[in-house]
Amino acid sequence: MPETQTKTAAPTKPQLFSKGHGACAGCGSAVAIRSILFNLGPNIVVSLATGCMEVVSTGYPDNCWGVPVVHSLFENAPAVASGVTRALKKRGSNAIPVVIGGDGSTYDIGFGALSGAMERNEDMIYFCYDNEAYENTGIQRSGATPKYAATTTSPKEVGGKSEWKKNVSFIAASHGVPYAATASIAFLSDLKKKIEKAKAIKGFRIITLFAGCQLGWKHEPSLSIEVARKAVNTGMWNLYEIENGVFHRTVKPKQIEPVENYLKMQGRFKHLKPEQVADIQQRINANQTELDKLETSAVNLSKIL
Ligand SMILES: Cc1ncc(C[n+]2csc(CCOP(=O)(O)OP(=O)(O)O)c2C)c(N)n1
Ligand code: SF4
Ligand SMILES: [Mg+2]
Repeated sequence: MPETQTKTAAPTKPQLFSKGHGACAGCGSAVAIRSILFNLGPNIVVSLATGCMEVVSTGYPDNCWGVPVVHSLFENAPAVASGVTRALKKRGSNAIPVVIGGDGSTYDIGFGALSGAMERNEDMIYFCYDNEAYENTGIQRSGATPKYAATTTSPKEVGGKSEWKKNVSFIAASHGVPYAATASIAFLSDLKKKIEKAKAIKGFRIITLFAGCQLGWKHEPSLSIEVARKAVNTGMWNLYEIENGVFHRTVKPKQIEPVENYLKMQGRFKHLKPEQVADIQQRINANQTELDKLETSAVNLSKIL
């Protein structure tokens, strides 16, 4: 009698951000939330700021979250998590308080509460899914929008945003937090390592996760991961961590590609003139030089007063 083969299914982790949400096809931000929860595991309590990811996943009676979630505001998500931290401690729970917010929440509207939580070194992990605009309300520019990118609030004479993007990881490091890192939905093993590291640290940890919005960035839904990968390969987005004030690159492309390769993939940059592309390239080149200097120096960013 031939030996029968029994197929054993590979053990699967329960999906903590499940199907059924209303995000657009190819939404990079939904990939971000799914990956964050997958790596954190179920023993967390989330304070979720308003934004696309909240709107698409919590419309009554549907709910995609397999973990406790407090729906917070832009202005108070880290403050709510500070309360959660104390409540969990009082109960003797070892669940991790987590904040999830978009770039509008993190870089701009909720920054006051975020800064306060960082100053107090609250024991929580903060995730910013950075899709570089207020996407949910119609693609308005935020402090995270890159210079020259078209949004619905771009001044006509410029055709895109007039200012450079803020760097929230360095702002966090200057608060003296023990861990600030960047990540990308195109580099999931890098994200996994960073989340594991963050879980093992006490105090305020912040991970800013580059996660696109095909609707606002104007590219094919199937290209979301490719666009995110190109951002790193052209130096538009850099992968690093700042641990106790010490900067370290976690992924560095061997050869930085021309930024044009990234810009031409997206409709939000299609109006750019050659001099604007050159301006971005120059900024990237200077930035790479400074990051390389930091990597090889003994500068401790959290000790700069
Ligand atoms: C104080 C306040 N201002 C404005 C709004 C309206 N609003 C809801 S979602 C949203 C966009 C959020 O942008 P972001 O945090 O980047 O998340 P995204 O929608 O891009 O995922 C805005 C402006 C609000 N809810 N509260
Ligand atoms: S608008 Fe953008 S961020 Fe919102 S669900 Fe669609 S692709 Fe995702
Ligand atoms: Mg956003």
